[in-house]
Amino acid sequence: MDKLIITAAICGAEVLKEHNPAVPYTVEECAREALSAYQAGASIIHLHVRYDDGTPTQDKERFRVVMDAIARACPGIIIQPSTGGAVGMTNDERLQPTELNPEMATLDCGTLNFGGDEIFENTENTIKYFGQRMIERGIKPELEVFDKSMIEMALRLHKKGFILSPMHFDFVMGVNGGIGGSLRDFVFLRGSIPPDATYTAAGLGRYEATLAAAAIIDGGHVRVGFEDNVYLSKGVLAKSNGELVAKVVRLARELGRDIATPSEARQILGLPVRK
Ligand code: KMH
Ligand code: ZN
Repeated sequence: MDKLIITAAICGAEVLKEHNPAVPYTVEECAREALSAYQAGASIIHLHVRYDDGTPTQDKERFRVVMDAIARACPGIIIQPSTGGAVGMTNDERLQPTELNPEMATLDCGTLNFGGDEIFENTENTIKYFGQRMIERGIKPELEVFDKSMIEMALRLHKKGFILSPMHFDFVMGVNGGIGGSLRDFVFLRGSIPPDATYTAAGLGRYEATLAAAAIIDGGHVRVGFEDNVYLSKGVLAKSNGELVAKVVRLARELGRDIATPSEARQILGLPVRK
């Protein structure tokens, strides 16, 4: 079984300091949170950026500054910017961080209700446009699927050449509007991807730890972090993203799974070697 890749989704676009005061907004706070995750065992940082007041942005220059600060604090770590951004942003606004040629970026594979009255819109043409951009720039997409139908979409666009093999999925489970976070739902998604594909499980809220355990046992990979969950255990706020990563590391150790370094994660994911 491959070593376990742990991704830390340190910030998100929606979670606020009101939910957990350790949620990072500033450049320094993002570097601090990335470092805590890196030191605990994360090899990938899934990154959204915010202005200092917490407003989400996809501004390329803000990404550049935050990515540089994280790269300095966490040598060798894989930085995976979001191209999902926040609900309501335009496609070109969302795609800005791809202009920085990151090794990876997220590619959201369908439209869904996103809590309350919001709709996170990803039409087929949007997904093709994003997929083509990532191929042109040698960026490996993490295929974010919030429901089974989004796996079908990814497979269809893979056949049409907009997504390359081997595919890497992120099962984002438990979003209000998407698939649930039960073991049955996990098995359903996991059984629906091609044999040569890899995946990461990201459970929201209380599903974070249970789905981490399932993925560890199954040979998948795990995402945790404030974007998905701000609690270390019931009613106890995590003091840092590092605490959430450390919890996964403990689970993995108990279950006999070793943790991948960033360079091992690159090999497992087949990230393109760059000069
Ligand atoms: N903030 C959500 C609307 C991604 O990073 O690609 C979208 C999201 C997905 O977080
Ligand atoms: Zn995200």
